[in-house]
Amino acid sequence: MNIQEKISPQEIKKHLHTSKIGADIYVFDKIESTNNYAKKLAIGSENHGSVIIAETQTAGRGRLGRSFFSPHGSGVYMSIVLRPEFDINKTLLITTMAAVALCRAIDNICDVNTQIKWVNDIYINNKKLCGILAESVVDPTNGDRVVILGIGVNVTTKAFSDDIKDIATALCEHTSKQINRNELIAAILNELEIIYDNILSVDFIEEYKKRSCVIGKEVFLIRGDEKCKAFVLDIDTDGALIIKNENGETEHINTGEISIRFD
Ligand code: BT5
Repeated sequence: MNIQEKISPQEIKKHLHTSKIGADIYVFDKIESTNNYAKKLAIGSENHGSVIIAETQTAGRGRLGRSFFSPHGSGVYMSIVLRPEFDINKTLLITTMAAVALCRAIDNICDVNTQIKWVNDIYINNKKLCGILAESVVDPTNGDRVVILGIGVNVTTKAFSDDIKDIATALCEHTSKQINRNELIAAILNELEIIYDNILSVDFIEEYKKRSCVIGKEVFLIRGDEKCKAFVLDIDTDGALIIKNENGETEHINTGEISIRFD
């Protein structure tokens, strides 16, 4: 039985080596969605790097209106407020860099081998361990563009609902280490700051590609109601997927998602 320690800013800060990300940390026992709260917090302020964490979310969100299962005390559900100073068309890179930072932190702390399923999912042994939801908003009070980077990690989550029990997994299933969530959160924030500060160098794309579980695979590409077969060739320096479509043409895909059959 894994008894989880409570998440607290003081405990996180014991392991934190950042200068901006995590300078302010707000922890809630229960919240609707940390991304929603972070958006409200960001409006009218100048904060960059503020972190909002909850022990449980009552309406944790995934992409496209989907939900993210966030039971109490068993995961990491957090959002980071970022104020990018770079070009708007690079937002996809935020999801991409976050995926690499998450993998580095999780692998180091838990001694596991995580993989990335383009664009925003972290997998372990072919099951989903984490999801990333980066949302871009314009602050109406000052016109600043703010990105809310939401991260959900299953740590000791057990009772997954029927619809995800075959596709989801938790860290405790893959490591014998006792995971301290405060240490894990700090490790994620430490890795995020290192990559974010150099995001435009796109150094991390090579690692993203190495960790990709879709390059060289036949996948289904889903765009709106459309679903078609594609072969994944590579990932470009903007984080877009390079595919060969059914007509044999090469395309760079920066929205939509893919499904893959693991066998
Ligand atoms: C995601 O979306 O995976 C992004 C999840 C981001 C969650 C964080 S938690 C903190 C912050 N605040 C929020 O409100 N959200 C963020 P997507 O790729 O659309 O995947 C959603 C799908 O993943 C669902 O439709 C389920 O199939 C599956 N799923 C839901 N909960 C899961 C879980 N706990 N673990 C694994 N898979 C899950």
